[in-house]
Order: sequence, then C-alpha cells, then structure tokens
Amino acid sequence: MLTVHSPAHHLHHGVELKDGTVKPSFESPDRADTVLARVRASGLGPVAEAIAQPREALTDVHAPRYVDFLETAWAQWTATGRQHDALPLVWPVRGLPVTDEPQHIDGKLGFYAMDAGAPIGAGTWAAVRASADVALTALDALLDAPAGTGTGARGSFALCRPPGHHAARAYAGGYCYLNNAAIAAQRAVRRGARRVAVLDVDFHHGNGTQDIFYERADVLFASLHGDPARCYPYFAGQAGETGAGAGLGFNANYPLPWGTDWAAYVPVLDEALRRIRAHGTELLVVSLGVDTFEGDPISHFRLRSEDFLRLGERIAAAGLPTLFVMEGGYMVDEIGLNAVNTLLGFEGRG
Ligand code: OKP
Ligand code: ZN
Repeated sequence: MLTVHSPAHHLHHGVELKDGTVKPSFESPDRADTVLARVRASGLGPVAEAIAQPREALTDVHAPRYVDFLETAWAQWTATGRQHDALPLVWPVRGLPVTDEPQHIDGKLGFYAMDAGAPIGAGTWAAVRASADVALTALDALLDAPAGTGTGARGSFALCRPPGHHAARAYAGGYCYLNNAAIAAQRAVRRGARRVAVLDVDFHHGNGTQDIFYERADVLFASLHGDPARCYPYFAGQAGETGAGAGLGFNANYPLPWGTDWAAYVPVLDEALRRIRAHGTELLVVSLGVDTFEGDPISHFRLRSEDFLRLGERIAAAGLPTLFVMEGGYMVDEIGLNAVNTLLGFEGRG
C-alpha cells in the first residue's frame, strides 16, 4: 500500500514534564523516522510526500479560533520575551466562572488545552499542519484508487506526526494538536461517503475524536483502550459514553484492564469490527497507535510484535477501504516493526 509522509515533522520536537523535570518528549522525531525506515525496508509499497491542503479542511473539524490560536501561539509567546516551549499551567476546570478566551497567551494556552502534554515551539504549527496534510493526501489517494476486484480491503498509510486523536474540536493535549484521523474522516464524508467509522486501537482513549463526532450518526467512533479509571486520559473513555443527540448509539468505547494481552484483546476487537460492519461503513479510518506493545514505556497492554500482524489481518477481514493514520507508540526501536506488521498483516503478507 501507499505510505504518505512529510519531512516537516522534524520541525516539532517538544518537551515533557517527566519525573519532576523537563525532558525531551516521548513523542520524538525519531518515531516517524523509524517507521518510515521500516516501511522502506519491508517493501510495503510506494512512498510519497504530502500535498499541501486548504485550511478549510482543518476548520471543517476544528473551531476556527482554535486553529487561529495554534497558528499564532508561538508568535504571541515569544512576544512576551520567551524562547522555550510554550506550555499551559492553568486550566478552566469545573467550578471556575470561565467566561471566554483570555487575552494573555498564558491564559489562552490553558483555555485551548486539556493538559501540559502539547508543547508549542517555533516549528510546531508547520509540523502540525503538515501532519494533517499527510492524512488528507493519503485519504485522497485511497478514494482515487481503482476499486479492484478482491475483498474491498484496500489500504493506505498516513505516517502522521505529531499524532492527533487527543485533539478535540477546540483543544490540544496528549502530544496532539489537529485531529488527523477526524480531518480525514470528515473529508471522506464531504467526498460522498455516507457512513464512515473510526477504529482507534491506540492504547489511550481517543477523547478528541470522540468529542468531534459525539453528536453525529454518520461517523461511528469505536475505541479499545486502557480503562480510564487507571489510564490517561482519565476523564473520557468509559463504556457509558455512547453519543448524544443524533449521535446517540454511534460512540463505542471498550475500556480494557491494565495488562491486557492479545488473547483478551482479540474478542473485543472482533466485537468492535462487527459493530463497524453493522454501521454500514463505507470507509474505515484506523487510528493506529502501537503503544499497546508489551515494551511501551508509557502504556500497559502486552501485545507482542507478531500480534500486530494478526491485528492487520482482522481489520482486513472487515473488507473495507481503510486509511491507517499513525497515532502513538513510544518504544522507538520497535515502533516501525509493529506499525508495519499491522499493515503487512492487512495486506495478507503476515
Ligand atoms: C498520546 B497517544 C507520560 C504520561 C502520559 C500523555 C500520554 C499521551 C499519549 N509521562 N502523558 O495516545 O499515544
Ligand atoms: Zn497512545
């Protein structure tokens, strides 16, 4: 299958609060470089660079003033005399009489973020925008490809970095700024898909994707993730979150226990895929996080590298045109192997 990427991801290399000090983020440029190297070494298929996309594709999913904030935050931050990464330190939590976006950049940072996990540096906006370009370019390539004769399970791979699934309509968080999977799913709808599904297999719940589609029936969101009672993002991802309004019944969360292995994972995966087929899905977007790997430094499932081949096979069995969008995975040495194993499994090459 085709892989789309952008070298512009190198412009983003943020910090993270770890063990009481500021360190380089787990979400590092090496991650995407390792995946791309493995794509090339494995002979997965052709590799292309992203094509720049119109801003309207972003604001079709995100609040325009949030996109404006992302674009201008670094300039506002440096105008106050600072050159290190911008991070929020105060948030409008429940109980505060929040009125509207504050004037000062330090207030805006908290207003447009769920945590201190989405640092903004000089190159962040260019990298974030390019990551959305990657998702849209890969989606267009998938929709424009000839239908073929097989099962219908054609795929393309958007090697996005930074990731996107924690980014909601109007906030960043958890290494995410623009929701690449949601932006691509929305374009699929604009291009005529009547029913789309997003399957999120990242270890962490995709609270941003859930937020964006929560009141919509045309885009089903289904997610397998660590139980938020014990796992980030803590404040979303419970099974009782099933959608609202017209979207009631079109959000499916499958929280799983700390330490879940492939044997416990696979029946739940199959149930999510059954649900996706029952939706009448015409196009599937997979938020492909490989932080479910047993060696991941910030996650707590126990999938092994060969399990990712089986993951790809089972997704392919749904028989749908499928866009894979890279999300998390922080064991840098293994992230290429595990991501590409999923794609090879999808193609029946496992
Ligand atoms: C992003 B994605 C690590 C704490 C975890 C946030 C995790 C974001 C995961 N010190 N911080 O879903 O892979
Ligand atoms: Zn994750």
